[in-house]
Amino acid sequence: GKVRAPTHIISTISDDRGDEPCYAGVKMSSIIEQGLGVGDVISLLWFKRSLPRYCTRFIEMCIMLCADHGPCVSGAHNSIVTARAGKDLVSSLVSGLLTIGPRFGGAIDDAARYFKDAYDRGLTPYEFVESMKKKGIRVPGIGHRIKSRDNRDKRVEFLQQYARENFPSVKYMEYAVQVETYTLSKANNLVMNVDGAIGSLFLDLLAGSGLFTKPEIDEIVEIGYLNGLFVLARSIGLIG
Ligand code: Q5B
Repeated sequence: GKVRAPTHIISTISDDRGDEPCYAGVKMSSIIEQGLGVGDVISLLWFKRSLPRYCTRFIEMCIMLCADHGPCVSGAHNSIVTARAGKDLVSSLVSGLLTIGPRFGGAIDDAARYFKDAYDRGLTPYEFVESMKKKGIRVPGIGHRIKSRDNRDKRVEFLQQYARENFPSVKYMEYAVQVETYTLSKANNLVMNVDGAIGSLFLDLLAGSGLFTKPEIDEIVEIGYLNGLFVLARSIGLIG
């Protein structure tokens, strides 16, 4: 029969040269037989390793909790307008996805970068927030249009509670909570948002699991993987 043209690209995450595709060396049949889930598949394809169940469950919770947030947010608005203009599914989806950025859903990587840098350098929340203000940068992961001190984001609470009960350490998240306490002293809506919760907790997942070296953690935070969680999650709602 036909054979594939030789590839110009070597993939280090998946391989279909055998009788079935492998994700990071793990056969698809083994993934199914072990009853693994989408969190495990993300671990293999994004991080090239199997992660323990408490980590893959956390990834799955992020996907579930960010799947949608109503029609008023930028992404849903664009997707709905595009679909009503008669465009196809892919066009409607990407028109929504393209709004994901620093002010909407795409602040996870920056939240992880800034919280990590500030915590690792030993900055107090006051020093961190005021240094950001001097630079004219909004603290990523802080602030929400409708959530506030008196109307907390349930998604943030679920993720924090899960991590407190299951992660070996939540030092980055606790630092982000201290930052939130300080920002809330400035304005009622400067709460930790879902991007800030995922960004800080992913730092705890990476540092606490013992499965990533320090250079690997620095690389993951530097090159920017984590917004992918929001992109993947929100695609579910945008397609719906
Ligand atoms: N101020 C989120 O802004 C928002 C400040 C701040 C210091 C801050 C804003 C922001 C950082 C980026 C971020 C992810 C744009 C958000 C998400 C997913 C979502 C969305 C959904 C979903 C809201 C009024 C005054 C100004 C600002 C100051 C605001 N934020 N200062 N650090 N972080 N955050 N993005 O309410 O003196 O008047 O000039 O950029 O984390 O996207 O559900 O909607 O699931 O879909 O429009 O949850 O916080 O307020 O921009 O008018 O600012 O507060 O400097 O001060 P707002 P603005 P001043 S989660």
